Amino acid sequence: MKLNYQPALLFTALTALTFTACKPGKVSQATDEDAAKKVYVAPGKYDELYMFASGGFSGQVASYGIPSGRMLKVIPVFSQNAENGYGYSEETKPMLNTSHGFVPWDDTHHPELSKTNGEDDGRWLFINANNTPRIARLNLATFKTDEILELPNVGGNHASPFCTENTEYVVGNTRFSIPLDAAKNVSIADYKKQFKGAATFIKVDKNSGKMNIAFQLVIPGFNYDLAHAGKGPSHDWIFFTCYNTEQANTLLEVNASQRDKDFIMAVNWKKAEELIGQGKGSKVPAKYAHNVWDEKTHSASSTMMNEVTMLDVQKYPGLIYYIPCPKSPHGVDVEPNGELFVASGKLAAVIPVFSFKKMLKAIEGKQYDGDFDGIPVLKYNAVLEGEVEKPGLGPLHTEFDGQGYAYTSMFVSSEIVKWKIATREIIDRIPTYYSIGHLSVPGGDSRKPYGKYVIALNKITKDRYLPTGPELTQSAQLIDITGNKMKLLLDFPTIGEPHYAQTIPAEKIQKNSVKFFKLEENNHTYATKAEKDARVIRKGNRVDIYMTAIRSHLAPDNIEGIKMGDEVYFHVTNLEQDWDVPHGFAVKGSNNAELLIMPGETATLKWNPDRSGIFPFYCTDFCSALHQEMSGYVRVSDQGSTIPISYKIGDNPLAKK
Ligand code: RUQ
Ligand code: CUA
Repeated sequence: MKLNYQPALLFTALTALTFTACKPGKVSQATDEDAAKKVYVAPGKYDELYMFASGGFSGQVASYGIPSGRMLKVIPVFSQNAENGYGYSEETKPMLNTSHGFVPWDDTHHPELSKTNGEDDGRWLFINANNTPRIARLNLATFKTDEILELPNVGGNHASPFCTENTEYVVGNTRFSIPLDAAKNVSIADYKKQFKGAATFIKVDKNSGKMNIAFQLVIPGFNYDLAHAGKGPSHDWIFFTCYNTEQANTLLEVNASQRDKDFIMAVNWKKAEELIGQGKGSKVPAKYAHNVWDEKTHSASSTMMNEVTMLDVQKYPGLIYYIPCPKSPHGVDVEPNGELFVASGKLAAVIPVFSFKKMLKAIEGKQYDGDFDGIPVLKYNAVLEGEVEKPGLGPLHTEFDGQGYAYTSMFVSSEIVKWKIATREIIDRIPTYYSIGHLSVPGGDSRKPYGKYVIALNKITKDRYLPTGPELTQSAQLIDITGNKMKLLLDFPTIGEPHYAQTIPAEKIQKNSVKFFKLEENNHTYATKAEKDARVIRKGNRVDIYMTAIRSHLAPDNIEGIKMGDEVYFHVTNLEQDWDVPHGFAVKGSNNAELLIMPGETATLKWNPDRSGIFPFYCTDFCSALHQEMSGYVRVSDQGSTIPISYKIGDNPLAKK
């Protein structure tokens, strides 16, 4: 095959050009007093919005107050989190179980708020794990990860997760096509024949939010990059971007940039649902983990699933269509009315705007430009509404403000471009520092954008902050979009790479926020609901310590009779019934460092003492004036010791059960 290095060269040249164009140095775009007022949230006052940003390679989600940019909380999802014991405590470990075993660190990209009638409803936030493909559902009442579902047959779950208009489904699609599980062990050179995509449709229960894989569509082996579901008139459809329609399996940088156009894949999910309903899918063996958190037992369980329903799209005409799209498209975004959709080609010189109406017409009139593996390719011009010309370099993502304007991020020229949807004329552009990836307008991918701001989620910060060695902070920038001209208000650091963020008015979340867990509803197997029931039970070499925590003591606080070779479980119940009174727990030498236990909750730390002696334990969260007194001792004796189990606190006799 003849290698054509041009696209790569062009891209490198453009990148180089950018860094000369916006060279680090003092930037004239200084924020003024007016900007300061707009982001100032006085002490004790609340922010107007919550922003949920992906932590990228941190595997977590972080929430920030907007407009202040103050970080409120890191919500652990796909990585262990030392701040609160997620992935360390016995209760949370199953959340990180996969068909590959325990995976304690992954890469997240795209937070997606659940939708009702196309609007962000503030109930759940979905986010993808790229590397070991999974989708998580976070509960926005508790700011906890409630569920994680692994996706079989998928490599690099990047086109994920995206909700349909009423969260009927959340979808995830494969970035790195692979042979389906059934075919698995084939030569990489057989890519074109054996590698496939699997677009996964996950049914979301209306009330509980519980996820289950409804079906997977077997689709040609491309790289599926991103997606967005239709809304209003386009409700039944979902759009995916595809790159590497060349189906290269090596040196993609060059080989996947050969064709002038790749595709948008339009999927009629309603039709797919019907076909599945008619029993057209086939059940295929597949191994994947389904992990669910239960807030009554304060524990997670992991179930290994073993089959999935697949539907081969080539057998069902009318299910999917390809729309040619300028070179290597990244984001595909649907405007609030659901009529137009915009694709951003990383290497394209224009931003194409497609019309849903025209798409239906082109399908009806069979205006095809041939087919790909039997799937009709619609004529570009038949679906095109128009192109945004000379938008900038390296368009990635577009969001909308609900006032008729679109905002597109330009990675290479490092800017946000504002354009008018109706005429596609460019209204304004503002530099970002530097190399913006995604951008987020509050509600910007919903039917009713809240508008007011656009937040730039940047890839590089260079000189924007005090240096911190070779690794610099990641960063977002808040931009005011209320006027005709965009105005930079604030830079603020983020945790990890903020790939994408979604931003929602605070009132939609604030009112549902849980303050503490009711002790009487705690159904944890090892819950201890009153101090008098605290106890230590030996069964063989397993020792269960039923411990309670309340300001300012742990009960029991003197424990003896533990022996080398024992497996010790500290089940600590926080008896507090008040907002913001967590207790912590740590015991010397435990490699599972510590726990953080919310009021009303029970959490378990497993400990294998590695030597005999006296081990102090204590509360790690400064909870009261006598927090430093909240401690105790456990005595570990040699293996053959005959010292019986005993435990106490002060002179209080504790339960003997
Ligand atoms: S992708 S820019 Cu997952 Cu756009 Cu990050
Ligand atoms: Cu409990 Cu400090």
